[in-house]
Amino acid sequence: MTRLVCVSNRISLPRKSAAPGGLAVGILSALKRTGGLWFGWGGETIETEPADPDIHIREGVTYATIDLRRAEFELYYNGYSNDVLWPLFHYFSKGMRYSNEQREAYENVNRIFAQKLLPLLQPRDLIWVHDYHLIPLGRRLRELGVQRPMGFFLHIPFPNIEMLRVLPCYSELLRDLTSYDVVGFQTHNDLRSFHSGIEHLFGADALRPDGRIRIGDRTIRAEVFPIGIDVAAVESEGLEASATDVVRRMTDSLVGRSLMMGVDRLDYSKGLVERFSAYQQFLETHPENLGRITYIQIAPLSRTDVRAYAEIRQALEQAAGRTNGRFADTDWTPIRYLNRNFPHATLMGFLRAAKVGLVTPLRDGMNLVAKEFVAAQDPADPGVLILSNLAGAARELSSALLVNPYDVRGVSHAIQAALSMPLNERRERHADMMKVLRRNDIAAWTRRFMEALEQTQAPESRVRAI
Ligand code: ADQ
Repeated sequence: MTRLVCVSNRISLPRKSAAPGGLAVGILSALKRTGGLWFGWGGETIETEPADPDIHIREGVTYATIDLRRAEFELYYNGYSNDVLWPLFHYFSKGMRYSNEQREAYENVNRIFAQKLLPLLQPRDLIWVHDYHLIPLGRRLRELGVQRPMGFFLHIPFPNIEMLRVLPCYSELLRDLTSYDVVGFQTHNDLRSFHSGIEHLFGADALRPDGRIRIGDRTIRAEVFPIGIDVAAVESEGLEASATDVVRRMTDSLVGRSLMMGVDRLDYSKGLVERFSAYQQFLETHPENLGRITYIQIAPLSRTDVRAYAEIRQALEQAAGRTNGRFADTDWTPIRYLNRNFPHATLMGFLRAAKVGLVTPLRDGMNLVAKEFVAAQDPADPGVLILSNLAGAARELSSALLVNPYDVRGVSHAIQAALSMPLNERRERHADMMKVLRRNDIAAWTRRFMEALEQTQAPESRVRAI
């Protein structure tokens, strides 16, 4: 039997109160199918050298967590991962703060991951590495002699070579990706961008007509695996949560007003400042809606140690205050802006109650909230999704109202169109999107990636490890 080994920066042990994000839900669904090992940072920083992993076994899944040195974690995670790679990969090159010290810490943490994972590996493992924090891990494991099939999935966008070239060590990054047997992206755009980098570095001959990449005597599969959601779970969570006190209290407080809802981590890539401006413009240009709509934006703080996140937080507080100060009435608050977390099921209950879902990132790998909003709706009377055409999800959810998130007037018009959309049209759009969500759900995502990884072991496509 082969065993699946997933590696991600952070692993979340199953706790009742925990609300796992998209990446964690995806990994858990893969591991629960096959059993296996999940390796990563456990969430603690220490002052000494990292010790051997802590091991916990729950429901057939082995969790192996390591601690990282505080100073090094700061440079690797807040620094290189989130102040260099995150902005650059989301096409915000102006927000990038590159330093060699951060890059060295990033390399070193990847080396530590490889060293601590190595003793846990077994001869028949399939290794699946997740996301931008761990791009060099494949090369590090190969250097330690690991020859097993290794795959990498990037949850965020991959930039075109002209953007990637802003990174001083872009060629090492591309080479690191070619240490894997399978490299997965969210969309065809991301795959094309990766091809642009491969062509730049290795020449057009590296891109073979069958879609594989050939570098020296190695063959790599680079493909699109759009991440999905557990549709049935979101449907039932949304329905069941509608009857809970917390969701009831929220819907009762609307007193007949239409609910518009946004749910995002507080991150500058999510387009919240532009979204708040669009809502303000909507209230200015459609005054008949004053007092008839409530916009709830849930945006829990994230990466609070990164400077750019403190700036965006301040801008949003000001924007929400401005709109409320200008339009609120004694019995109506136009925006309810909350920086807190809710259990996943409660969020699905809120989304189900919304007439309009506003998902307008300036750039997003996929965006699972857009998919969750659709799946949480009541099919008999569904709400309308307004979705940024710069989110990966827009490729699949083409029956949403697609907008350019920078076009404040366009988003404001879309809010009006969503509020006045006839029931027939809402049902048709919803049914179209549900078909896509069911076809590309989270099980399909894990199955397709694992099949690709398993196929690299077939004799005809066997790749020689370097
Ligand atoms: P994120 O940038 O975190 O993910 P997203 O895809 O929307 O964005 O996933 C967030 C997940 O966390 C959703 O399942 C959502 O319900 C949940 N969540 C958000 N706010 C919450 C809150 N207040 N309380 C509880 N849960 C909350 C990255 C990439 C995305 C990509 C995913 C998965 O940036 O583009 O879709 O990984 O690949």
